Amino acid sequence: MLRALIWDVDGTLAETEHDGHRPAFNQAFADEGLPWQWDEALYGELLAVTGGKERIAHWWQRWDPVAASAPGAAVAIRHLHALKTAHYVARVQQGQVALRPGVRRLLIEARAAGLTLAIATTTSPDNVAALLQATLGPDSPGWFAVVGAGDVVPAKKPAPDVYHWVRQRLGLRADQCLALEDSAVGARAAVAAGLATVVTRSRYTAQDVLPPVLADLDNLGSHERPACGLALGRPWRGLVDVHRLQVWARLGQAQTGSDGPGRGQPYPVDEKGSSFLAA
Ligand code: XBP
Ligand code: MG
Repeated sequence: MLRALIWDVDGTLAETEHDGHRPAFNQAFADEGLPWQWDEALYGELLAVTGGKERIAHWWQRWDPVAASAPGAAVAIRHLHALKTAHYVARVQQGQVALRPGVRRLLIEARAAGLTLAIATTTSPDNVAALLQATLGPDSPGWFAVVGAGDVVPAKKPAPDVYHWVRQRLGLRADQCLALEDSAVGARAAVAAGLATVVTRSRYTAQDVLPPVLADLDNLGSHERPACGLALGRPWRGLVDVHRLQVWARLGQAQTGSDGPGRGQPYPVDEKGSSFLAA
């Protein structure tokens, strides 16, 4: 029985990496007079490293390993990341980041259906609050029973830690929860935590090779433009709504039984490289 939806943030709720984070990183670098500018292609590569501080550290190691390993480098990274977060929050508050198709609709439907909402994200808590308030209104952070964000866990996605952290605080079993993600890194974290997972690929994750997921879609769908992709191993188009998620979760469990996703069961990989539950 599906009781909770656990939402990723970046790429799932909104195209934050393109509209918010990347420009904010570049603004922080410019503030500090650093000759670093992450273009779209480079940023797409750097997204393999989750966590903004970890991403800066990884880049700095590539740029100047001696300076990046010097005493005080961690303090400098924290300072740079704080600047970046301030720029990101400002961009979000100026309305420069919009929710993806179907996100507002599904959140409202889920609340009306009595599902519990939660967030499991690598991004910083300030970024989550700013995005929710700017796009869903001042009270919207209160819609989420648990918010697992940023450094609440030592190991960031693709480690499952943040999903375990959130699910344990929800007091629910894995088979009562469903994760919504946008990337292979995020889906691997959710699946490793034993959660049925629906992926809506985002700008930077179109080519990701996914782990076993319930559905691999282009978005959650709107009345103007239905979602399109694979669900339970078959081509599917439509609106991802609460009923649809309940059906997929039930069929997914029936198909995989105790060997559900995340329990190391290999699944066929289709020609796109997207692995999904066998038909
Ligand atoms: C995506 C991330 C984050 C953001 C940047 O998180 O990996 O690091 O790219 O945000 P998710 P911070 O998809 O799990 O929401 O700079 O605050 O880390
Ligand atoms: Mg994401």
